[in-house]
Amino acid sequence: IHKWYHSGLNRWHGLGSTADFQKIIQERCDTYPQQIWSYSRSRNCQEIKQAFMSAFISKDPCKATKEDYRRLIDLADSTVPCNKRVLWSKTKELAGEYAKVRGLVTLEDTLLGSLADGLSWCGEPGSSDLNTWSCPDWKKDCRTNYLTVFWEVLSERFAESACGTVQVVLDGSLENAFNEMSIFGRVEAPNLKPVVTLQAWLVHDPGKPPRDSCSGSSIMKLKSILSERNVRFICRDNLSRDEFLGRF
Ligand code: AVW
Repeated sequence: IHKWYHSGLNRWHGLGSTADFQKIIQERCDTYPQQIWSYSRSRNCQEIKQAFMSAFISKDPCKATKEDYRRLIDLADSTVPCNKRVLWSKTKELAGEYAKVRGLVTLEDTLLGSLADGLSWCGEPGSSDLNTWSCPDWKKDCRTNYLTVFWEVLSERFAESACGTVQVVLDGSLENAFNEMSIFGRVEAPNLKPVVTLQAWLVHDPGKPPRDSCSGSSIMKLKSILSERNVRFICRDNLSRDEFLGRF
C-alpha cells in the first residue's frame, strides 16, 4: 500500500486537476470579451487549448519551465492597458472587485489569466491524462510545478510591461502585508519598470483590526526593493474594505 501511495496519482499534497479542465479552457476562450480580444492578434481557441495541454501533459509535474509555456503564450498573448493594472497578494477577490468598480484590470482580465483563473492542472509521465487526484503543492512538494510556473511567467510579463501608476492591494489584517516569498514579492515588485509609481493599499478584513501598516517592517522591505529600482512608492493603510471600495 505504501509503495502504491508514493508512486501513485495520489502522492501530491495539492489539489488535483480541475474536472473538465479542457472544456473550461475552451469555453472561457470562446467567450472572452470581444473588446479585450481586439487587442490580441488572433483567436484560435482549439489551438490555444491544445497548446495549453501540451505544455504539461505527460510531463513530470515537478519539472515545469517557462519554456514549456512559450508556445501557449505566443498563441494567446493579449494586452490590457499598461497604466490600469492592479496587483494583489492574499486579496484576490477584493482586488478583482476594486478593479471592476474603478475600470482597472488584474491579471485575470487578460486572456491567459482568465483561462486559468481558479483552475488547477498537472499531468503524469507516461500518461496522456490530467491527474485529477493531486498536484504538487508549492511548499510540500516542489516549487517548479506547472501552476506556479504559469502564474510566475504571466505575472512577470504583466508587471514588467506596466506603466504609469500600478496599484497593489495588500491584506492589512496580516502581520506581514508584504511577503517576499509571494508572487507579488518575488516576481512582480522586482520586475516593475523604473518609471512606474506603485500605489499600495493596505486593507483590513471587516471585523479584524489592522495588524500591519505602511511604516511596518514588511512594507519597509517592499520600499527597499522598489527604491533599488527607482520605482516611486505611495502607501495608504488602515483602510476598511468599504472605505477602500469607496462606499462609506
Ligand atoms: P497569494 P501572490 N487563480 O494570494 O502574491 C488561481 O499569496 O503569490 O498572492 N491561482 C492563482 C491566480 C489565479 N487567478 N493567480 C495567482 N494564483 C496562484 C498574480 C499563484 O501561484 C497576480 F497578478 C499565487 O502564488 C497577483 O498580483 C497564489 O495562487 C499575484 O500573482 C496566490 O498567492 C498574486 O500572487
